[in-house]
Amino acid sequence: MLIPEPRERPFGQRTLYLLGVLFLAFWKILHLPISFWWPPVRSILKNWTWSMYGVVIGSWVTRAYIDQPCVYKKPSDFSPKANVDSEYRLSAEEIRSFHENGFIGPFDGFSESDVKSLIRVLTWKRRLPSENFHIVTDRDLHLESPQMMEFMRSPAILERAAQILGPNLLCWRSQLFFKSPGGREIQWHQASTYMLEDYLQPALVPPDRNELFQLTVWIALSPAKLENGCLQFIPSTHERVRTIKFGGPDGFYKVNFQLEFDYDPAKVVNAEMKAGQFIIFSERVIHGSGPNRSSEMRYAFNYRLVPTDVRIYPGQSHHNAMHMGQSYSLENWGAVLMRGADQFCHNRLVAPSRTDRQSLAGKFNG
Ligand SMILES: O=C(O)CCC(=O)C(=O)O
Ligand SMILES: [Fe+2]
Repeated sequence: MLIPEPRERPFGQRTLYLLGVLFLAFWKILHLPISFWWPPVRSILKNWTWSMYGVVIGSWVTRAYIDQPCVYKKPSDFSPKANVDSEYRLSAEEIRSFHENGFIGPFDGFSESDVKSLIRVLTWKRRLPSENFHIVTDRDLHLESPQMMEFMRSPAILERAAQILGPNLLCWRSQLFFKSPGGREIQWHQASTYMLEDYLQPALVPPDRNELFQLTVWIALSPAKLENGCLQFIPSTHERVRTIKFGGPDGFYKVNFQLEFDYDPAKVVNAEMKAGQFIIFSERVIHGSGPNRSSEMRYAFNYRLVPTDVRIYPGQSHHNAMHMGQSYSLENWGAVLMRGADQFCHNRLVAPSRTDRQSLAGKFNG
């Protein structure tokens, strides 16, 4: 993936934004009430740290943090955080390499016939309005697809994730990544509390942002190769959240910006995978994927795990995925306990559907 040079916004426009941000910074300094503000402004007043204001103001609105800054606290010892069967045990060296690089894998997970059958189910599910959100979406179909859930509950995945993240795990989100022939790249990105998505409101609130508090599991349902846009990582870049430079071509859905880091093509790791393999990574490591230059769909999905002490969408009735232009009502949403027990009870838990309520017959012709 190449890095295009971002274009700056006009000076006058930036100056207006600058005045707005300065105004909000003073509002915050003076501890004035924030409840009547429009939600995105309220979010800035409530959730932006001083270094976030500092970068926007100091760069005259050419740069910003799009996630709450944090610095990765590497554990001092690499012993597993959960006891698991020997079949899935990670060595201290493997756990160290995860913390060093920000990702681990690929591992074998599923058979050819399993992935083919899941692709069939998900292909029609994603074309119908979701039972939970009542919109057509690639998000959180695990809540309504027992087959997808069965993949996600695989001990090959959870027992490994538990050794890195801890024994008690919640799934808070999943997403299909079906990349059609000609499908675009997903630009280099990283995330920590997922603040960018919802008008700068964090989706996750962990006890300590600097600790590892989230893992993404990415499962290839068809071969993922450089040619069809496999995942790509820049190892060891999870140590801190970077700033972005505004402008540039549309990259991550509808948001125009480029992540700021020293791009060295020699450091890129192409995570080529066979169908049925999976990889586990910290969303904080810089990653992305290239365009699909092949004639076949690249089928994959991911899901995201947190320990039970993380608060998910706290106090929110809706999640606005602004980069996707979609608003998700959280009325029927809940986290799913994937492993262990939830001693914290911070989040609403749901039992995912055990049957496919939407049947192929009658609902979808095509
Ligand atoms: O599937 C892709 O191309 C990108 C996936 C990704 O960014 C993620 O799983 O966090
Ligand atoms: Fe990602």
